[in-house]
Amino acid sequence: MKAIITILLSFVSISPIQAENGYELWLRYHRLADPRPLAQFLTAPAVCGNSPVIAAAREELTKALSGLTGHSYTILSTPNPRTSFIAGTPASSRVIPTLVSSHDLAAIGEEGFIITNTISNGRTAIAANTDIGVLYGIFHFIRLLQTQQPLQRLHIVSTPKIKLRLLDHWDNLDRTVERGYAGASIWNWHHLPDVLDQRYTDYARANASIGINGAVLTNVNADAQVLTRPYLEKVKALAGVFRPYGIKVYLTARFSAPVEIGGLRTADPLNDTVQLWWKEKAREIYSLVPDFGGFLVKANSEGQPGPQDYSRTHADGANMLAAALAPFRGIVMWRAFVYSQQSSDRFKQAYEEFTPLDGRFSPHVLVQVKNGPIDFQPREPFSPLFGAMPHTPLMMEFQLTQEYTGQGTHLLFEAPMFREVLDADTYSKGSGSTIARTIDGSLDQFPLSGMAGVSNIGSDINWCGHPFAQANWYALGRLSWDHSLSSAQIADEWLRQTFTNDPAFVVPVKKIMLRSHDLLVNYMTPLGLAHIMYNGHHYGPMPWGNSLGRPDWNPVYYHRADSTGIGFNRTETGSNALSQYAPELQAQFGNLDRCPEEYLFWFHHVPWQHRMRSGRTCWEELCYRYYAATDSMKAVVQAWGELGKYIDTERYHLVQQLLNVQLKEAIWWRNACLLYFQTFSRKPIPGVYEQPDHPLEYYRQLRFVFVPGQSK
Ligand code: GCW
Repeated sequence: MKAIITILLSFVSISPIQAENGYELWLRYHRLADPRPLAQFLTAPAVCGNSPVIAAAREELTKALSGLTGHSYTILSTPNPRTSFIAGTPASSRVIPTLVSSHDLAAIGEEGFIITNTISNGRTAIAANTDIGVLYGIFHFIRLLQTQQPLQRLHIVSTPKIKLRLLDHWDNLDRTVERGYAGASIWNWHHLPDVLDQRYTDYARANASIGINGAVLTNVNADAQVLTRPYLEKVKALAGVFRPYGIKVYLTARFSAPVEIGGLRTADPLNDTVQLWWKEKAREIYSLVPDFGGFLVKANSEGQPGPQDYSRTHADGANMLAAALAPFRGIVMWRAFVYSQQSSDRFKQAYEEFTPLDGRFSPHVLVQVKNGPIDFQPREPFSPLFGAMPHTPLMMEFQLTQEYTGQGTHLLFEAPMFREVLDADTYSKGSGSTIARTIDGSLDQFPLSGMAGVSNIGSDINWCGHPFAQANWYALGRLSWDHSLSSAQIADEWLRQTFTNDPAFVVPVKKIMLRSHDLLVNYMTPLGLAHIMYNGHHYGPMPWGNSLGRPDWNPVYYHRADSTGIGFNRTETGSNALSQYAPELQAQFGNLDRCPEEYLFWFHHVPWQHRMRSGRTCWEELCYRYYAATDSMKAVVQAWGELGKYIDTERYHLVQQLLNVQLKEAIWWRNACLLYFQTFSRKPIPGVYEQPDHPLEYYRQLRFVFVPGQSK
């Protein structure tokens, strides 16, 4: 009877019919099709040590091995003679130094790990210098098991390339999430500190599994309340849950907090009383959270208070906060997303404000720069600040949440978009000065380095709303640990861990993921268009938008379409934003014939009749891009249609429905944009294409009031 039940159970666990809600993320430990080859590597497994981190590692390994093999495992705390798997540090186990080379141990630093079985035949060791390194190693080993990698002759030496690997939550204290499309904030401030939702632990597990080591809990449009005692007690409770997983908490600091909650008259960073107030606040925070990470600050941007309110500079403000945190080894991440001073071109403003301050920030400050000069558009050239501040560590801010890229309903795998930026050459120190090398500190020898992703997590059961949005959280973690990973590798791992190892599913879906960025760019903003979405909520196309007070909030400011052509002239004869790049890039981007077509309208006002590389005119190319992308989107829907038998029905159907929404919205973007741009080009949409089913007026009168994630 027992045998029959076991057979039935194992059948159920691999049956594609079983519904799954996606809560497990990529930490999905379902029984492998054939776990037998694993057994020899997992005899009497031992994880040495007794810290809370090691306890977490042991618990994870137990869960993973039992789930993946279908047998129950007990993890030992010291090896026995039969042990074929051992994890630990030289301090926690005398065996470890005999199983790994001291050279490797010296190379991996504080967070790295070694996985090897080449030194002692038959025994697999996970070794690190710290317990957190052991935890990272164990998560990596679990990934190898989940994705069915060969375990013979393993020799992996892995150490993170970037120090601060963070999620920035734009979560408000009332549990709304700015630009959040996955439900309410996962931080239940009302229940904290007394109720510790299991989600907090699962969040920490997921982050640790991909190397994320910090979370900024609150929105950069900050509320000073979070710095008051009752909230700090709640923060302490979260920090306690995260600590065993190596995750530090950070908060956003509202610059006017000394006035708003401190009762002071000023928040002037050069005022002694203000400085003292922040010092005491820092002391209070560290008394509750001894490993508190530090502050993230948005200042003098979009209405946030900042040092310029007192005629001080960003450096004055950042250094004042850094001085308060430095005794406790906390850091300040000061955002460069500013465009308050009117300039001839919003593109140029962050550079204009920040480059004069290069070298004036304290060593405990990083300047956090969005990947592009404007604002997380589907495709932007990289921000010219990268490479232009050699005396200041710059960290990368990517946006996981899809504010401008389909919000909650479009399948977009962001790794290719991140890679495009990381691989871009700034030429700051000659050719090969990539952004990856700029932000990992290696180019300018900075001890501090960082990469952050604006979180896409909410309280939806599957965390991120769209099942495929989880892949962007995953990608951020993996790339911040190792920015040399290819998008294909990341997609492959994630798919296998999250869905199945079956190549009949993995191969076509990987293709869909890898093409998704180009596809989305082409049905929304091809050829370097940008910022042509609706005001406010940013959902859907509104290239005609021209009603807001500030010119640089209006789509027409960005595309500049007129009867002669389309695009923003940023060359010498225009705003000359191009001068902010290295001469090599100026020469390339500045030349209409050499400029990559992906960036064309970012830098040139292109005549409608201009011959593109394809031989088509600019107008024909615009039509072609929109139509080719919507056609490809149809092909994606069709391809997904074939895949139902490989995965569970619940996630399959959700994705299927979302893909249909995406297709509908892609066609909406195409029709609205082409009909509008046609009013300038005065050319027909070529007859080979299916013509828009509504006139422009129809698209112009569409209104959406209750779109999720709107800023207050
Ligand atoms: O992209 C814009 C968003 C704002 C956001 C701002 C920022 C948090 O529309 O909602 O505010 O960027 O990054 O500060």
